[in-house]
Amino acid sequence: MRRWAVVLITSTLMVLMLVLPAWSIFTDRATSNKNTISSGEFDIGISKDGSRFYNDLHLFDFSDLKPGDSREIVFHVKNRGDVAVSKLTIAFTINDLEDGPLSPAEAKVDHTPDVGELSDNLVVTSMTVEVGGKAINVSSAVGKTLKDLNGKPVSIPLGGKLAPGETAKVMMRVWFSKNAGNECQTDSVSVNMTLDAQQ
Ligand SMILES: [Ca+2]
Ligand SMILES: [Ca+2]
Repeated sequence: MRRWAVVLITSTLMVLMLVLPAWSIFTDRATSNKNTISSGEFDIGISKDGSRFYNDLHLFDFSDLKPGDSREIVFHVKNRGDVAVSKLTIAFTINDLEDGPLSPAEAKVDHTPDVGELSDNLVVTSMTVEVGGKAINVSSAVGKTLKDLNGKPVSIPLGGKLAPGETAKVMMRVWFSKNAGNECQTDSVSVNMTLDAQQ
């Protein structure tokens, strides 16, 4: 497309040079200066509520969860550039921590004092994305634990393209499995999420 534009401008200039008559009495000239060809900006931002968007944003801290609890993670992604986004992925980087000494009940069953067990018991029970008033199920993530998702990017379906200025709302519910044992007591998990967009 860009190559086609360059060729068109060059040939138009050549035609103008050929038809300029050397013996005209009345003369006139039109000029076209400072023409530019540039590439579009490609930029996405993330927001908690859809009002202000950032390149980097802290989204959640959930504490004192007990087995059976669930929490919802909600964020908005905006195409802040001027090129449509056709592919959006989210990658989770999970770090399991014991978060201090083992509790007495935990110490009886947890034989890895340096590594936590929580992410293996945090299950994504639903994940949907809303774009242009339509809700789309992110089925590839549902039923997986945060440990399963660690380092494996999840494709976020957009139902087409995310146009410049358009936003997508992502909702993800995480459940602390009732099957979690005492090895998870006082554990914590840090979750980094990276969104990648492609033209
Ligand atoms: Ca452990
Ligand atoms: Ca533990």
